[in-house]
Amino acid sequence: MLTVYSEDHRLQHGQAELVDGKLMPCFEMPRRADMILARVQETGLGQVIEPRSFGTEPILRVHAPRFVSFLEEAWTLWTQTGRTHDALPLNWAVRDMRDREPEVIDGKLSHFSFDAGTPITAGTWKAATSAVDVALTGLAELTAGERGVFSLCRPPGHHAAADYYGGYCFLNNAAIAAQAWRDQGAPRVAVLDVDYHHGNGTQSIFYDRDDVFFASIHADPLQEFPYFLGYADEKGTGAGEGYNANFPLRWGSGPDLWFAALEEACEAIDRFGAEGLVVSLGVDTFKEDPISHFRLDHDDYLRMGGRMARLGIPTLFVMEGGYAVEAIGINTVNVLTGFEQQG
Ligand code: SS9
Ligand code: ZN
Repeated sequence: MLTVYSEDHRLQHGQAELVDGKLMPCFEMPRRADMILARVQETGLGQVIEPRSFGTEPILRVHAPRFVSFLEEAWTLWTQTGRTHDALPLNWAVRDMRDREPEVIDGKLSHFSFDAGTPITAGTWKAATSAVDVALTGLAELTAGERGVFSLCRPPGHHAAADYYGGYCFLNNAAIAAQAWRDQGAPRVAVLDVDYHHGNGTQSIFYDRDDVFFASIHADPLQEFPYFLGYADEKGTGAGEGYNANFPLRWGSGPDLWFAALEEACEAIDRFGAEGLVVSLGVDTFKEDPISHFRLDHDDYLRMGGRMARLGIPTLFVMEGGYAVEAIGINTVNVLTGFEQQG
């Protein structure tokens, strides 16, 4: 299987995120991608290619222009106020508060985000747009005839919605690829999100649409980030009703429950009749993940890839989360190998 990878991911290297009431080193670090690339090479998965540049047009098919401009300018505005360390927001609008974009950068950070775990740094814009190019280059290789392609995106994307960032995500790589696939003529595209966390951004982007089906298996929002989306009764709205499927699982869930959910998700994707599949591939479902509470083991990832392959449609794997850095390469490449081994 082809892998698309860019060194630009290094430009996103936040110092700290707010965890347990303390500023802690970021879990989402450059070494994650290094470990995955090393495993791709060590296992001989296939050729590794660099992304081509697609510009901002495909990004603007998914994200709001004001949000994209904000991301592009945020670091400059932040440093203009004399600060050189990472930019983090500190408060948010809830319930009856106003949905207006403030003039000052601290207010804009709050307006366009939903957590304090996602630092904007000098290189964030470049890293995030390169990750989009990695996803879109993967899509181009796929539509040129590959059966499966791995886009080794970093930073991840599935928590980013049309006009807000958070959960280590700025631009929604998977959603931008799914939309580009539609724009290139695929009538129906499915996004299957197997990251431990609910793909709230992707769900939000496609919630009112019947041309992109979204399925997500994740920790129950009653227990886990992002807390405010990902319940089983979220089935889509308007034309999109019936085109969103959530499979929340309780903390401590292991392979039995997880694969039962995968089976249901795959059957729903089959019924939908997708011509293409985008997999939001997070491996933070691993039993030793430092911020998660599922119990999948190395071999489960082989099985996961095998089940995805049996859907029998062109598949773009887009990297999302996974924070057990020593195991992230093994688990990620196991999914891809499991996919390839399934005839
Ligand atoms: C953990 C805090 C969770 C956000 C996690 C985002 C994962 C993206 N105590 N912070 S895949
Ligand atoms: Zn995650």
